[in-house]
Amino acid sequence: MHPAPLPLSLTTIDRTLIMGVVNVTPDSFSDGGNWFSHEAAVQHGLLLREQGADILDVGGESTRPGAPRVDEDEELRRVIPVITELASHGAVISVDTTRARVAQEAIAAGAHIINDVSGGLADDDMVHVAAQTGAVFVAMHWRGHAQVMDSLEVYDDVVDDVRRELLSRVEHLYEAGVRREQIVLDPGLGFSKSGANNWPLLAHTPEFVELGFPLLIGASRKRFLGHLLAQPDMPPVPPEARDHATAAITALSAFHGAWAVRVHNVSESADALKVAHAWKSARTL
Ligand code: PMM
Repeated sequence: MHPAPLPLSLTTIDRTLIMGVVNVTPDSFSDGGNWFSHEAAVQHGLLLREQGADILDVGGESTRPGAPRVDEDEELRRVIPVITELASHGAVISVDTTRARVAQEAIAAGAHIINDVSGGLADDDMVHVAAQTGAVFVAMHWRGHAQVMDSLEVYDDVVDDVRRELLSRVEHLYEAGVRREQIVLDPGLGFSKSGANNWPLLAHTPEFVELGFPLLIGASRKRFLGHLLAQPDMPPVPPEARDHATAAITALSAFHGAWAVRVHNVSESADALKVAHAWKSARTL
């Protein structure tokens, strides 16, 4: 089983792409429940596409810290019909899953990209699905499932440690037969990372880009932005109030060469990307 040909070439694309989030979950931290029904999820995906999303990232399991795992059959029931329908509209789709079977069925249903937040660590069969299908594979930095991830935030040097652990995933992918051009890397902001860990990872975006793989940045509406924007001694601002800050990260990520940003509010990030690209292309040196 091979994915449908990818309408976007990873290697020739010369602008940062937008991956719009379609969470078919009742409990994601940022938009949980909003698009849980099949129709709502499809409509939301189509709207994001109109607003400028190049890729729609369809997920059926919340990765919010502390979230319980979803049964595999339930995950399939959530995502496969949505992928089938969005694919019938010609959308480029990534499936946000850590399960090999879900990835395999998603590709059969028309998905092009496997977005595995565990980088292949959660399910031993995942790397083989990536190798056999030839799908683009997003390997995110990850240390454990949602229920334990906050206890695994221990780093000597977060930038060095994340880089080393990502490169060890790459080695593992190569050993399974995944080709270099299939691989996208992602530092995994917020996954076993405190706010203090996320900022150096973002600040070192150029070094992650220099690893030579397309880089995906997923900062959208995350906790560390809620804390950044809060008044002193006040709780974090709610997820929907984090979209301007997310768009600022989009612009900076694009400026520093990220391949794509994964965002909930596509129109704001689309504007931010226009600014970053105009700025960058006006440079003469
Ligand atoms: N973050 C979330 C889910 N999936 N995938 C990638 N590749 N990178 C991320 O940073 C990422 C992800 C969590 O956000 P959500 O619950 O709002 O979807």
